[in-house]
Amino acid sequence: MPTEDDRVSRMSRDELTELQNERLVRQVAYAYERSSFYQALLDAAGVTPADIQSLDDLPKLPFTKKSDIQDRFPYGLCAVEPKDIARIHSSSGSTGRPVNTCYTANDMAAWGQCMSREMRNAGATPEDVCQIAFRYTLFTGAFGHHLGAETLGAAVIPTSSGQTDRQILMMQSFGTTVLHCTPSYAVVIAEKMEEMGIDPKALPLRLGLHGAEPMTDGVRDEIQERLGYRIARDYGLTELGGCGVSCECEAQDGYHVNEDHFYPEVVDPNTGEPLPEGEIGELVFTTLTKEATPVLRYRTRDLSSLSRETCSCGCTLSRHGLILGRTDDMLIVGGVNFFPTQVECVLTAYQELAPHYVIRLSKRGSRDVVCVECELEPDAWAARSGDGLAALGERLRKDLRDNLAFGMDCAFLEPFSVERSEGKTKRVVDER
Ligand code: DLL
Repeated sequence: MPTEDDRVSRMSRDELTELQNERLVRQVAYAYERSSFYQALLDAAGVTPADIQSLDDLPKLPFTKKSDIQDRFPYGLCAVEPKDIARIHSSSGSTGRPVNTCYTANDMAAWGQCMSREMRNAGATPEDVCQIAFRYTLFTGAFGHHLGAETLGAAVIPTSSGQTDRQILMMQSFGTTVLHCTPSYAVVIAEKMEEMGIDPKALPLRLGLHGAEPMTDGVRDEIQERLGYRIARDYGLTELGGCGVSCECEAQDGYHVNEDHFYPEVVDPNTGEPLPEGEIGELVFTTLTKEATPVLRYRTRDLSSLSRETCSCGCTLSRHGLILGRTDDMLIVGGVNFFPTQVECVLTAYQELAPHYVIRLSKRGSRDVVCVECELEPDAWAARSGDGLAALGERLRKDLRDNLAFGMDCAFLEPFSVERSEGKTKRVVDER
């Protein structure tokens, strides 16, 4: 029998727009009435809730940004009394000041619905055994995936991250079929299995749900091959309530946005002007159903593009492409801008290289220099020779120059010398 999620996932654009219009009008009026932050924000912009009658009016609303939440710690943009809050999550944020998000009981139910819909679209079913290897902390990853799996009716093993041997023992003993963790931790698990002489392809594992940090197609393919399963990447951010904003389906052709709860726009990061479908810019989201912390036109700083074409899986919800980088993660070296993911795209074409690297930025005199330190695969390390490494370095430097339009150095490191992460990996070291 078709579920409510199937119905939403297959709505015509007109039907969906009608639903979104209705929810947007309600969300804006609600936020204005219940949150002193939104009242002041809209008043300062000379906008009243009555000015927002449909999605076409969205550009009239001012943007919101991370510092709006951080500056108002602990309750941020909250629109309910503390007694009505059912859950609080937080991320430390790159500046160290916490970014909080709150949920009412209804928000929790909506979160569970978004996450279980994502899991279904990704190919999970109530028969699955889901191992949640995100860390259970204030971070939304573990609790969101856990709630999604429970809502779906699957079995949940809340291992958290770390203690990788035990993690693998649980997988073997309970026949885990879906592994939930960051891409970085999936690589750690794959390496540990190889070290323990366990063949992942002999286990019932069939799906990896990985998110919270960038993963290029190259690294995705490598993890799929090593762990013998298909991957669906998911996306979200604490400010919007965490994971559950969007996720890939079995077609692996873009992340389906849970558009009945989060309305997506792409804007020019410099001017804030909305961009047409297909153009790359900054993702901006407006929550449509949030009770505790509604978020209007939130500037995510994440760069991607949007498509409203129906997916080959039949889902009509908008899709965004890969997250290409964050505007605040963009590196500027000698006047050239680039993102760490562009470097990763080049590295993944080399079989000799493991998916572990560090981009080190330093000064040579007054000049900025970049060195990509890449770990060699154990076989390539064992077979290395001075001439071989010199030739590999030459090839890699040329590829990096051709793809990034400026020269950077590279160095090869022995296997397992780059620090492993059980959560999100830090790829850039800036010593300038
Ligand atoms: O990372 C929420 C999450 C948990 C998403 C588990 C998916 C799975 P934050 O810690 O607030 O929340 O970090 C949000 O992480 O703005 C992106 O820059 C980045 N990010 C999240 N998912 C992806 C992804 C969670 N699939 C920030 N690809 C976001 C690339 C991602 N970057």
